[in-house]
Amino acid sequence: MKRGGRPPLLAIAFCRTAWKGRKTQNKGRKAVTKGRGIDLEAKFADFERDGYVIFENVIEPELVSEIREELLRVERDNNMGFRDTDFEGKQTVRIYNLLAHGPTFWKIPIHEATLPFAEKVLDEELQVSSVSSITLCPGQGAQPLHADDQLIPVPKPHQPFTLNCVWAISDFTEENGATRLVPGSHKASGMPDYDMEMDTVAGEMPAGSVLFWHGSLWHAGGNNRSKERRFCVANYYCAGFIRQQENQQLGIPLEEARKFPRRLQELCGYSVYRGLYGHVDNADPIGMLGREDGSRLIWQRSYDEMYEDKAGPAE
Ligand SMILES: O=C(O)CCC(=O)C(=O)O
Repeated sequence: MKRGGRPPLLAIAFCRTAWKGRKTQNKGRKAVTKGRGIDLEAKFADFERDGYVIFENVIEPELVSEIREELLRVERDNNMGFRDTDFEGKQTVRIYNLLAHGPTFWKIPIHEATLPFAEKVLDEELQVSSVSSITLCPGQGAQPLHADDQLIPVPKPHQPFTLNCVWAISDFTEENGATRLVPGSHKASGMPDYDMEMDTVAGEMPAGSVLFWHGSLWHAGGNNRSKERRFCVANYYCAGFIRQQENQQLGIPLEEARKFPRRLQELCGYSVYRGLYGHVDNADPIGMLGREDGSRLIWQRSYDEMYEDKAGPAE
């Protein structure tokens, strides 16, 4: 793994200040320290420093095989081919809106090995921004460097309000196009140009591992020089106060969303952020999926309860 080619960094102190401010706002929140024996504090420290972190071998091998089979089934049933833009990859199969393609995919955003870390980074009222597969086929060239939140017009660096969690459904190797990462670039003040040449680190990991990165981290899909496909699912989360990349309330048929586990329904936007954002006619939209115990809206909370995210059902 090579490091170097540092991006233009702005004062890191600024970043720290913004981050501290967010923690103060979240006062009263339970600190999540462990998920499945994973030391979340240590992982979080790596994530803050580098802008990415790998959790190795945390997904059950049976689930990895099941996801792979399902990706192949959806691709076959829908006669899917390669994408037709350079950014998406002309030797790449991408399946968007995966949650609408069957219950196997419902397990991904709420998996106990990954969700606690996402909650720690974004807070417990986070959302699923998108769930899609990215299958790099042999011959796929390197993707342009980019940051996932580069279209959001907020000065950088800033606290993470988007977080990608890529599930390796096959081994990720330098040869098969493992995601290329620019360590520390989440603290940069600018964005990469698409034709920029930079030293990168390959996010190598065995199948069944996950790679998290901060939405501001500069990264790109690699060049698949192998003879095999590189399978992954990109489970992208965002904070509860910004727009999801995929419009899940319209993209997932309501009758399907009704069958989701409750936590997945909340993550897909059938919830309110801080008891305000996302309400429908002064009520928690979880009620539209037949749930009766939605959270109290901000107007029903006392001042002290204002920052309590799940203030419980109305009395
Ligand atoms: O395929 C990868 O490794 C990363 C893809 C990516 O960053 C994207 O499509 O936005």
